Amino acid sequence: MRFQPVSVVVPTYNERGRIERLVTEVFSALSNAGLRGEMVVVDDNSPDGTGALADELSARFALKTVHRAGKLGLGGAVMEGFAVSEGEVLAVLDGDLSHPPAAIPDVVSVLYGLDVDMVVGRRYIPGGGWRNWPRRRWLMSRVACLLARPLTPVRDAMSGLFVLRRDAVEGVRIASAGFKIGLELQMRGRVRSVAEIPYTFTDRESGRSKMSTREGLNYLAQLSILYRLRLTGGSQPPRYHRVSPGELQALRTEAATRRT
Ligand SMILES: Nc1nc2c(ncn2[C@@H]2O[C@H](COP(=O)(O)OP(=O)(O)O)[C@@H](O)[C@H]2O)c(=O)[nH]1
Ligand SMILES: [Mg+2]
Repeated sequence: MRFQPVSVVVPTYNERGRIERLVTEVFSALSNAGLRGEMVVVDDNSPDGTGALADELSARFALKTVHRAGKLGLGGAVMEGFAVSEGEVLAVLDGDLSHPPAAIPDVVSVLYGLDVDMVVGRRYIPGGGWRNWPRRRWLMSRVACLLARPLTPVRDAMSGLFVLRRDAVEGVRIASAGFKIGLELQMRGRVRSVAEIPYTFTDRESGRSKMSTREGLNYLAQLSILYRLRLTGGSQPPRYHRVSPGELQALRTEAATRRT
């Protein structure tokens, strides 16, 4: 089976210091793995000029930039990125280099190798991990994941690194503009099966996090909507597969032979 083109969607707000390295690393990860693809940066009129720099980078890379009027939220930015993207496979990652671009070929290999609808990067698993992450943030993330456990078999439901097939999200509308778009897409999209793979998250080395008390409250509001959705039968839990480091290695090898 031939791999379909991948669109890598990245929401940005004040990531000027990191965007060039990210774009370069994403394209080298795609080409090293023999994948065709494009990148879509969705910028919310960042005061530091991230959007203008992304426009400049379009001269060198297959990169589109969506400029929104102001800071309208991460989740909505991802949905707008999907709307202008052209790939059959949609990957999402943060713009601050927390998610290693080398993980993109991995999530794509698993999507095809296991024939699932969505693949999520998971930190809390053998073979995965986190670096330089303040303990308070780690704890917040763990509590937030626990609150989502009745909704999903996915353990790292807060993960901003995931990939899905375009047909899983075609026509889907989300209720929250906030941070946890992956969880909502999993529940509202045509996602019948999900796999989680290990990866290592590295907290941003520069720039500031946009996580805030307000985003925490947005998440609670989003949860109440998603609990209601599940309780009224509007969303079924997907089949779940946890990929071990050994299985990931086997799927990488299989994908590499399929591409040659
Ligand atoms: N377009 C857009 N991107 C955002 C917004 N809020 C956060 N981001 C981006 O979403 C990603 C994750 O945000 P970050 O501040 O790193 O959150 P943290 O990793 O939870 O601390 C980064 O690429 C941010 O630039 C927003 O309102 N709009
Ligand atoms: Mg971050």
